[in-house]
Amino acid sequence: MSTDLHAPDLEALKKEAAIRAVALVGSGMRVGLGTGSTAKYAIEEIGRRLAAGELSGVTGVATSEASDALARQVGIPVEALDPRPLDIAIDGADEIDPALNLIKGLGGALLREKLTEVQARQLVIIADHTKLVTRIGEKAPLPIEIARFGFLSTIERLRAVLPAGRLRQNGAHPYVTDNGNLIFDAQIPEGHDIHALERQLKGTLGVIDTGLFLGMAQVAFVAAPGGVQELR
Ligand code: ABF
Repeated sequence: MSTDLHAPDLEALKKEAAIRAVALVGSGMRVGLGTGSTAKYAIEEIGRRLAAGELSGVTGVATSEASDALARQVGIPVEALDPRPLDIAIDGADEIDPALNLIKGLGGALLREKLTEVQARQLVIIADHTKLVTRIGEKAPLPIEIARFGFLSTIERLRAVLPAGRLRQNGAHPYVTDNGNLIFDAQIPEGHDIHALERQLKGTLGVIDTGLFLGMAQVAFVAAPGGVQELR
């Protein structure tokens, strides 16, 4: 197997984007901690800045069990989500369109992410350039979290809206979220109004939430080999 020495190192790009976002975190802030391989770099960077004495009094609200564990490991005190607003939330995404609408949830944490990030004064998205799309649904499937009970009936209702899709698997078994639910990953065909689609999916019996994060993000730091772009 040959290695392309010029291939951009996606991990380095993700880390660069994360470091740019964490520069917005100040002492005393309550921070929503995202999930996934890019958000992981942000959690580590917050931990590093706390340990270096660059920050103090920061608390985190984690969007998954994995991020909760990582945050504690790097020395970020973690609190449960309560009705107080968060100063900032920093998270990755699976797709980002020019209006900063997002698909999230390929990491399986969409419900806790949406519950947390809707309370953030500022949602900051971090990603490498491969996540940019001109149309939501262009590359990634849309994860839809559904109740376990009666899931086959829910999937039938969902297929009437989005015919192409499949129940996410974890080996031989259905993938189960931190909330004990299942995920249906559906393709969004061209021509869908994503706002109408979100309303329709949220109105479908058995659907708990979707990975459409519309109008929620204020800024995205998107890293490409030429540098980090700040999109607003
Ligand atoms: C989370 O992590 C999810 O909403 C999204 O599915 C995923 C992106 O992961 P990665 O940064 O690993 O591509 O933010």
